[in-house]
Amino acid sequence: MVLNRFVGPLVGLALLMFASPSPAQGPGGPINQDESKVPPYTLPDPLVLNNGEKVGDAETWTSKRRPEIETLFETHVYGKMPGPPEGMRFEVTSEDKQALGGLATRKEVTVHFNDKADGPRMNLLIYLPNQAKGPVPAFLALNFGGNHSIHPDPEITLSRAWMRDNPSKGYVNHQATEQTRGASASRWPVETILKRGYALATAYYGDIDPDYDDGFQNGVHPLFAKAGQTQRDDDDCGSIGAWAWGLSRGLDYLENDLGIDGKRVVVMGHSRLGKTSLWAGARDPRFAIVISNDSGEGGAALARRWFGETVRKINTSFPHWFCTNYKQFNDRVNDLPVDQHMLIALVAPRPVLVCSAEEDHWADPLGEFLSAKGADPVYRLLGTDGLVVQKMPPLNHLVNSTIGYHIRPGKHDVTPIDWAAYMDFADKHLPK
Ligand code: GTR
Repeated sequence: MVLNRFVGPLVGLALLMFASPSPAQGPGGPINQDESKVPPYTLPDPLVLNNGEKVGDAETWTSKRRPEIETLFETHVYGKMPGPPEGMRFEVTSEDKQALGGLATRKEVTVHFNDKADGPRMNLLIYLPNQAKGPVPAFLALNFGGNHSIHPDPEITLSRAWMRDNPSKGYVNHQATEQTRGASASRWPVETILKRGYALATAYYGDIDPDYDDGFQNGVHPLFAKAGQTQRDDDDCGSIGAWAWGLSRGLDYLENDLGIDGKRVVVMGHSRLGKTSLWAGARDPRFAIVISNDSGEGGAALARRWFGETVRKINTSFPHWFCTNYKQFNDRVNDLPVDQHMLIALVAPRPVLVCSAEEDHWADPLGEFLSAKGADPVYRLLGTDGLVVQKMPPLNHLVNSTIGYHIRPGKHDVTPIDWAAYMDFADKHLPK
C-alpha cells in the first residue's frame, strides 16, 4: 500500500515524460524552418465559449465570445491598456498647403498625452492629397526611424527622440542625424498614396514607447500606472500594447481633422508594428480596415505551428513586447487559450488584410495564411465571405475577400508591391 502510494505517481510521471513529445521538438523548442518537421497541432476553436458551448449565431459571438477572446489576449498575451488619457490635447505645429510640389498639404500635429507642457507626446506627420474634393480616407501607420525618415522632404521636423543605433544609416548615439532624412523612403511611396486619393498619417513608434527593455519607466507606461503602483502587474501591457494604444490616440486626432474621413481610417504596420496594428485594430473598432505586413510571431502567424520564430524566442529577445504572463507559455504553447487566428477574428466583420513575403521564413508566411484561414468561420458567421481560397495563393495575387491575403517575392520589408495590395484592398473594402 505504502509503496504503491509513493511509487505509483512516480511511475505515472515517468510514463508521462516518455509519452509526451520532448519539449525540444515543437514550438517550445529550437527554431525550425523545415516544413517536413512541423508536427500536427490543434487550434482552439474561436466559436466555442470558455464553458464549452458552441457559438452558433452572430449575437452570441458579439455579446459573449468576442469579449471572452479579447480578455484572453489581454490577460495572457498583450496585457491590458487603459482608455484615452485625461487632458489629452492636439497641437498643430506646422502646415504647408503646397508640400511636395503642390501635390499635398503637409501637417505636423503633436498629440500631448496629458496637460503637462513636458508630458509624453507623439508627433504625427500627415500628408493630405490636394486634389481631394472632401474628407479623404487615410492610412495610419507607425514608423521605425522618425517621421523624417519616410520621405526626403526637408521640411519634415527631424525627430529628437531616442533611436536604435544604426551608424551606417546615420543613427548615432541614439539620435537621428540629417543623414537619416528619407532613410526609409522605399517603404513609404507617399506620392503614389496621395495620387490614389489617400491621406497618410504616421508617427515614430518610439515617441509612444522607446523599443528597449527599461522596466517600463519611459514612454507612456508611467501614464498607465494605477495610483500607488510601483511594479507592473503580470497582465499589464508591454510595448506592443503601448504602441497599439498610441495608434488609437492617432485616430482620436484624425477623427478631428476636417480633411480626413474618420470612418475610413486604415491601420497598417510592418513586422513588430504589424503585430501592433492587428492588436490595435482588434481593440479599437473605429479602425475601418486592419493590415498586417510580415507580422509573424505574436502577429498573424500561428504560435502553435513550429516554424520560424517561437513564443520562447520572442519573449527572450524582446522581453518588453508582451505582458509578463505570456512568458509562462514559452514551453507550453499548446496550453495557450488562444492562437493568433483568434486575434484576426477579433477584427471581424471588418476587412483585414494579411501580407507576407516569400523569403520571410522567420515570420512563417504559411502560418500567417493559415491563421487568416482560421478566422474564416467567424467572418462567415457574421455574414461576410471570409477568406475565399483554401490554399496559399500564387505570388503577387491579391485574394481580395473580406479577409484578404497577399504574398510577394522577396524578403522581410515593405515595398511598393505591398502598398499596391493595401490600396487595392482598401479601394474595394472601405465603406463608400
Ligand atoms: C525581429 C523579430 C520579429 C519582428 C522583427 C521586426 O527581430 O524577431 O518578431 O518583429 O524583428 O519587428 O523587425
